[in-house]
Amino acid sequence: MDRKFLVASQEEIKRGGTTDIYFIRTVDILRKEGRAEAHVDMEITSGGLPYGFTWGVLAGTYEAINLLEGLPVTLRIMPEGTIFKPYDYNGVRVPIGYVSGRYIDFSIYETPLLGLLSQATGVATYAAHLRYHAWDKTLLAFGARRMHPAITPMLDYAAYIGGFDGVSSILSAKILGMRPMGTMPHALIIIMGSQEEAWKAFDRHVERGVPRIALIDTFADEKTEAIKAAETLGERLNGVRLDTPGSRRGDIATIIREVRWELDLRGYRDVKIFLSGGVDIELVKRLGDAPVDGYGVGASLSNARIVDFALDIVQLNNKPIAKRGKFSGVKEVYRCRECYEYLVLPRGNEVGRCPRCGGEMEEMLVTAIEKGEKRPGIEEPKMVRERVLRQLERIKSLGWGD
Ligand code: PCP
Repeated sequence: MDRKFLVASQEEIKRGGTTDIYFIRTVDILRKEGRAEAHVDMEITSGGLPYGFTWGVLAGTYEAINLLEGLPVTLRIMPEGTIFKPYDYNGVRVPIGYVSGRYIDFSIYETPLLGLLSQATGVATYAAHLRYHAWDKTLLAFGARRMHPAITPMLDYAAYIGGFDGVSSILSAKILGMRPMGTMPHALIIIMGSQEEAWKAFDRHVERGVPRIALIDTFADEKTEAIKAAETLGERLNGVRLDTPGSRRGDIATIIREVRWELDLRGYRDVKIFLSGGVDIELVKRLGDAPVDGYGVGASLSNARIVDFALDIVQLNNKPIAKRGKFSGVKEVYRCRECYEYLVLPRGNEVGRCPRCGGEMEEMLVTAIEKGEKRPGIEEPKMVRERVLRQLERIKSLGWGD
C-alpha cells in the first residue's frame, strides 16, 4: 500500500478523493447527456437522533465550509454548535443547511460533506447530553485511545464545543489553544513500585500548574488508597481518580461516598474525586447525587453514534422536486427565541409567532459560502462552546431532558 497509515490526506479530502464511485460516474453521464448545467438546491436533514435523544448539537460545519470553499456553490447552514431538532412543530424534517449550484460542480463532495457533519455532530451531541446531566462537574475527554489517531483532533474538538472542559490529547489541546488535561496511568504506579512513590515522583517532576490528581485503584481498595494519597501529598493533593476495573466496580456510588467520607473526616475536604472507565450518560445519571467532582470519558464519547444526515435534491432548475420521503422546495428554518421550538416553512411564507409559546421566531440558516467565497463569521472553538452552554442553560430551564 502507498501509505503508512490508512487515512486520507487533507489534500485528498479537499479534492473529494474519498467520495463514492457512483458520483464520479453520474457526473460523467450527465456531462455526456448534456445535463451539465442542471442547477440544484440540496437539503441537509437528519432522519432522527441516536440514543432516543430529542435534540442534537450541530458540529462539523467548520470542516464542511472548508471542504466546499472555492467551489461555485452557495452554502446556507446553521452555525456550529446550534441545538437543533430533527423534526419541527408540525413534524417536518428540519433542514440544517442547503448547498446550491450546478450539480456536477459539487456532487462528488456529498460523501465527505455528510461524513464531516455526521460524526462530529454525533460526538458533540453526546458530549452536550453528558454536560446536561453533569452540569457542575468537570468533564475531560479521554477518548483519544479509543479511535483512529487521524481523527483525534476532530473528536476532541467536538467534545469541547459540546461542553467538555478539557482534552487529554496533546495535539488536540494545541489545536484548541489550551493545555492538555490528564492524570497518571497505572503503569507509573506499577513501575515506581508503590502508589506513594509514584504520587511523590509525579509531584516532584510535573510542572507546578498541573493539578496533582492521584490514581487510587491500582493495588488496593479506593478508600485505603485515597487516605494514603492524602497523607502522602497533603495540601498538594488536588484530587483522586477512581478508574476501578469492572471486576471490582460493584456499587461505585457507595465507593465514592466512602472515599468522600474518609477524606473529609481527615480534613481533606478540598481533595476532589474523579471517575473514569466506562463512564457514559447512564452512569452519570445514576451518579446524579454522588459526591463526584468530575469524569474522564473515553469510549462512550469517541464512539458516540453518528447523526445520519442526508443530502437530497429539493429543487431542480428552481422547480420543487424531491424523492419519496422528502418534502420538495427550499425552506426557511426558524427557531423560537424563547422555547427553541422549530418551524419549517416554504421559502417566501411569512413566519408568525411561535406556534408553541407565542415567542419571536429566529431565522436559523446563515450564508456561509456565497458563490465559492467563504463568508466571515467562523467562530473560535471557545466561542462556539460558550454558545452551546448558553443554549444548554435554556433547554435545562425548559426541562427538555434528553
Ligand atoms: C483507562 C484510561 C482512560 C479511561 C480508562 C477511559 O484506564 O485511564 O483514560 O476509559 P473509557 O474508554 O472506558 O471511558 P486504563 O485502560 O486502565 O488505562 P491507564 O492505566 O493508562 O489509565
